[in-house]
Amino acid sequence: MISRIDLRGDALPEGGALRDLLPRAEFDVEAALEKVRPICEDVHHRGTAALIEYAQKFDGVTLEQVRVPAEALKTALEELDPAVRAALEESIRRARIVHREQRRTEHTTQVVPGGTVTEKWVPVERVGLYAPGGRSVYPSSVVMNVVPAQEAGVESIALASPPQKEFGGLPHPTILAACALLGVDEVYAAGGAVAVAMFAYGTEDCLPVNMVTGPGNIWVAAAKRYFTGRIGIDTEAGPTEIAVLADSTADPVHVAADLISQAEHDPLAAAVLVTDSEELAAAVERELEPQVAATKHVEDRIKPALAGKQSAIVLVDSLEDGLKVVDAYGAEHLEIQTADAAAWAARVRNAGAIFVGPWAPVSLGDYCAGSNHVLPTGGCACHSSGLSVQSFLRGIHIVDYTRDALAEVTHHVVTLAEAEDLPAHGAALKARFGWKVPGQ
Ligand code: HSO
Ligand code: ZN
Repeated sequence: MISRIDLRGDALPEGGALRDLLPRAEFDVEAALEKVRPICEDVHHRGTAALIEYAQKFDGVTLEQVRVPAEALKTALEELDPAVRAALEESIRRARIVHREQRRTEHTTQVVPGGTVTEKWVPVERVGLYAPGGRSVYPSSVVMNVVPAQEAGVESIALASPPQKEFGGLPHPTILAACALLGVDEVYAAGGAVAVAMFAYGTEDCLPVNMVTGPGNIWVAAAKRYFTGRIGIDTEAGPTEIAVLADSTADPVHVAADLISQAEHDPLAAAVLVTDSEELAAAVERELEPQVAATKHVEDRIKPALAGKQSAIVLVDSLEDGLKVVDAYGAEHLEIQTADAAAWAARVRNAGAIFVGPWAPVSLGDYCAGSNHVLPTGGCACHSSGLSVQSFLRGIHIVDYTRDALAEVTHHVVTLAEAEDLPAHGAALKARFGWKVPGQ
């Protein structure tokens, strides 16, 4: 069901060469971009009329309006299963307490007497959040996008999710209920690249946004790439990944269950076990069979995900080598199921989020740990972080110098400007001192 990659014996290759040996899903955003471009431009030119046409074409619904009426949000919350409501409320509460502590405070550095640089943090003014529909109706992702934006102080938050035929063209009711619980009242029935284009360009109904965040399929990722530069994005989310670094002390029942848990998302989802224990590898392989057979989405997602080239059990000589492997892989989610798990976790450089020891499975983080579940995929964890309050803030430097403070440094500025053959740069300072450079 899951293949093996045996890296035992020889010394591990370094960096990129090691990364090339590791499994990864094919996710060709560039190819999708070709298809997405005309759709985005159509939304640009025809606005709401294009949105309504695409809802018919892609979602099979006849929309009268794209904006979800306030009444529908209210009804969705009233009709939400009380147990789901309680669970969402707990998820929101925990996410809030973690994200609230990510707020940044303004800081002033005195560089020289009379010369200061203050860094102030300003939230993005308006953001568009995307919540997928179809196979992945995740109210939890609404929580994970909205909470950091709100805690950052974003004033205007809009959310889009695909119209659902079953629900009369509205987004899924649990998505609407989550919006109502979070106090988001600007919601649109729009899916995929169409929704991203609506946010980026704006339409008659929806003002353009400064930034789009949220998970989605390849079309959403392609649309984000198309608009990068015009608007801000979080990351181009690829298929979900779990890597588990485990030794012989790990419980194979837990390891198998955790690998399956993320394979459940998508036939392209990746589940990777990295271990120095042949016994554990064999036990997990044995354990996968009955557990997979007992799960709901066996044939359409879990089996193809585990059997796909993106998933594997990677055997290494030692946990030291295992650490190199998980760093080269840079998983979206990394579980450490070893003796002394916290010490190994502290040494990991590249992962979207790290789950330490037997009592912190990825599913906890997906819903109720307080951490964010919008995380970098496809190896992007080596340069990017998951969604946080910081994602919605911009740090702006405020430079404030007195005459004396400027005078003191003018000769250095003039020298550097001349070294770069930019004399007008230096002249801007010289002009302030009667063209005589102080200190020269
Ligand atoms: N594991 C997914 C998030 C999610 N899980 C939503 C359940 N619902 C990507 O981090
Ligand atoms: Zn998940």
